[in-house]
Parts: sequence; C-alpha cells; structure tokens
Amino acid sequence: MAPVGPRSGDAIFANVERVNAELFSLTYGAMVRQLLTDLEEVEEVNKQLDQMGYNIGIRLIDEFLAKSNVSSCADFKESADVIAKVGFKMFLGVTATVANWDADGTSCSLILEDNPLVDFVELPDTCQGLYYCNVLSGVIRGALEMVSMKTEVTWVRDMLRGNDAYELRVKLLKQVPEEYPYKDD
Ligand code: MYR
Repeated sequence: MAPVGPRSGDAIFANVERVNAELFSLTYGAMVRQLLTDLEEVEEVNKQLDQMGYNIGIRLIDEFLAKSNVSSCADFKESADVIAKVGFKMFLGVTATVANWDADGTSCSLILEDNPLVDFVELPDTCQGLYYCNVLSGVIRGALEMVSMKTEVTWVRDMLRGNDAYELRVKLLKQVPEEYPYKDD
C-alpha cells in the first residue's frame, strides 16, 4: 500500500495551479457564452474578444516586464521568442513555438499545441465562425503596441475549427523607435 503522509509543497502547488487554470478556462467560457447571447452575431463576438484582449494586453505588459526581468528586446524576432517562451508560459502555463518566418523577418507564427483556454470547449454548429480564443490575439497586439510595435495578429489554424494546432500569425506593421528621454549636451 502507498504510504500516507503530507503531500509535498510541489504537489500542492501543481494542484492549485491546475484548479486555477480550470477556473480560468471555465470563467472565460462563461464570458464567451454571455457575449454570444448579448451580441448575437459571431463576428461581433470576435471583435469584442479581440478588443477585450487588447485592453488586457496594454496593461499586462507592465506586469510581464516587472515579473520576467526581460528588458528591451533587440528586434521583433527576439520579441516573438519572448512572447512564445516567457509570456505564454507566464500567463497561460504553456509555451508556443515560433515558426514560419517570412523572408524579411516581419511576420511569424506562434503555434500552440496545448491551449488551456479550450479545455472544456465544444462549439455548436451555430458558432462555426467564432474565433473562441480571439482574446489572445488582442492581448499580443496590445502588449506589443506598448513596446512600440504595431502589429496585426490573425488566426491561421484553430483546433476548434478542425485544424491540428492553434496558429497565430503576427505581422509587424510599424516599429516606432523608442526615444531616449534625455539629451546628451
Ligand atoms: C521589449 O521589447 O521590451 C520586450 C517585448 C516583449 C513583449 C512581451 C509581451 C508579452 C505578452 C504576453 C502574451 C501572453 C498571451 C497569453
């Protein structure tokens, strides 16, 4: 028989994390459901989720920079890696793969094979046009805008639409150089 005793701190934290993630996914699901009821049009729900994500992203970046010890990234490539490996891990508990760079290094894909947001989700036929995880595209767009990168973020693959992974395309539209606030005279 297995010995009975106090569970290790690691096991308790893992369990708390799992419960938090489940609660988060369920709460997100309830919010999407409410938006579908209130807005009726799936397209409008997609827009609203993206806007909510953007509003989260422009605030989340401060927490991210404070907690992650990441300082200014050298370029868009480094930022994409940081989002995939540090940002997703911090806020979603999973990492993404960066792939499919275009020739001039201004668009890439973030690929998620595991996505806790959809843990309990099955979309009915009436929601086929829904981008259920659209909050994520907004978060990335908002966060990057706060570090001077204007981007367009779109879904390429979505497992809820029958694809084999989640793939977000991030395209850098404009990079505003950060100005050094003091003049060297
Ligand atoms: C910089 O240039 O200062 C660093 C840029 C890093 C951007 C990181 C944004 C983190 C956003 C996290 C997204 C999480 C999605 C769940």
